[in-house]
Amino acid sequence: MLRSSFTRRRALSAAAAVVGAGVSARLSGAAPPRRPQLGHGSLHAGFPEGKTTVDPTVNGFDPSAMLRDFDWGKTRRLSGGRMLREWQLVAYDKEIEIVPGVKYAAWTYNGRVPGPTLRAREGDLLRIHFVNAGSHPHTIHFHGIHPAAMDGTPGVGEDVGGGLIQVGEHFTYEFEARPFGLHLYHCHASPLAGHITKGLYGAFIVDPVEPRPPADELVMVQNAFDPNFDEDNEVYAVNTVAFHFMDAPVRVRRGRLIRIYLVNIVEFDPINSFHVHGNFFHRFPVGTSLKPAEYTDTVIQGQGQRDLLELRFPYTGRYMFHAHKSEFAALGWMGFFEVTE
Ligand SMILES: [Cu+2]
Repeated sequence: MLRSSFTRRRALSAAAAVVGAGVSARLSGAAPPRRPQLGHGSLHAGFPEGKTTVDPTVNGFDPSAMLRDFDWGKTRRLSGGRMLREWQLVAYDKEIEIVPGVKYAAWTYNGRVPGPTLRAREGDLLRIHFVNAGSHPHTIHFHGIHPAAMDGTPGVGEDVGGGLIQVGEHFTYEFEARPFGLHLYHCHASPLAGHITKGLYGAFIVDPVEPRPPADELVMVQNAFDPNFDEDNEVYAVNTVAFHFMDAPVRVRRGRLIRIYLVNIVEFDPINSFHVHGNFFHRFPVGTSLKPAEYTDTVIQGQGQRDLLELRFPYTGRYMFHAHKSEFAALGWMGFFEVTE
């Protein structure tokens, strides 16, 4: 049942018709094609014309800054030497722009989609003070090992004030950071798909006690949006803004170790994927082992799946990265690395 004229099929045909023109034209379908379809080669050339990415001041967050924005919380040593980390996460409704000209009525943690990347070390004690300032009941469900009452699941832990957190209510989740790896947090209110697709999710990183080797670390949360509410996505991205990294390539140094924290939270589609051009990476599934499981150039992820990817670019230049599901790439999930000396 379609409730607006902005459909996945229209978005795709618009994307195909005006590859090489502005992004808003490609996705809104409103502007006439400025060029004929140019084929895959043109995708590698970038999109020099027109306004092609969202001004970060509109959303109050920048997908490029989110790459390297790790929130270690407010810290304090407890007697006995254990580290306590505390955060405040506030759920509230906020309109965001996911591609120039396409607004989305999001539900956010702290006004961002994805929410802040929470980071800790294995064994730390974590306290997450959650306030529901939104328009619907929400929770924070963390992946990791913790008691049932801290699980953020409706109907569980309500005797201690947990479970479903009503509008205007608050709750503090407290648990130990374990195991080490790349985890996830998201709202678990019902209907689950509805609350996730609205934007209530974020990355949660637990470092091993003995840290991983120093690297240029990047958080990439693969997400998607359904602006016409037909339970089919029309816009795909990394860190929310479609095509953002086409116009603002991820700047990295030749030869430097790069560690990508890759999360797939895309709703409605069974799988997503990440492919890098001109290179291979070591894949550490869920980051729970220090030994890579695979050496490859493409990783497939189901919803909720996470991987650490480690790579070095031996040559300078522009290298594309994108979903190897071509349809998702055409709808926004593509970008560039810009490798310099
Ligand atoms: Cu929710």
